Amino acid sequence: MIKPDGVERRLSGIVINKLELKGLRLQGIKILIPTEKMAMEHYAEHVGKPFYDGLIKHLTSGPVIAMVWEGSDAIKVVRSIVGKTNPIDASPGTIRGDFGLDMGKNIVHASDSIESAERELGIYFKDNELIHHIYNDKTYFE
Ligand code: IDP
Ligand code: MG
Repeated sequence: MIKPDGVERRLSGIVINKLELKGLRLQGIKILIPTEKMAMEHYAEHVGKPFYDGLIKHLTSGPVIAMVWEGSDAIKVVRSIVGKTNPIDASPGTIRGDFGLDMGKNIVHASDSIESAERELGIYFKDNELIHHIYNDKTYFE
């Protein structure tokens, strides 16, 4: 997901571009303003943490771009392109490493396991909003 800060800063294109050029396959995409209910479901694992209220407030503050990306080891690949949670620690060349300083406004969210990806995509997408296209790209990406 491109978070509200990423959309507001017009970084959506570059985020999509990096994931696309890596060879991942985009299977769903949507712009929306998350409701508080969606945000609380999304970040259920962080309930009670000191940054939780700010996190919910930020996610519901404006448009986000929710996406479903598929490909070999997609969770690991996306998280490595995104970089460490704190942009200060994120390596140059990663999205967070190149474009931010603020931990709460770190441009993107990326699922951390197949289980959380499945749970999270259910918050934002109905089954018929995802394509399951087999791209003719095996020569390059597998
Ligand atoms: P992740 O986004 O890299 O998976 P998580 O630990 O799942 O990181 O935290 C979710 C989001 O909560 C982070 O992306 C970041 O925006 C915010 N966050 C995490 N830890 C802190 C903190 O210590 N201070 C402020 N915000 C935080
Ligand atoms: Mg996380």
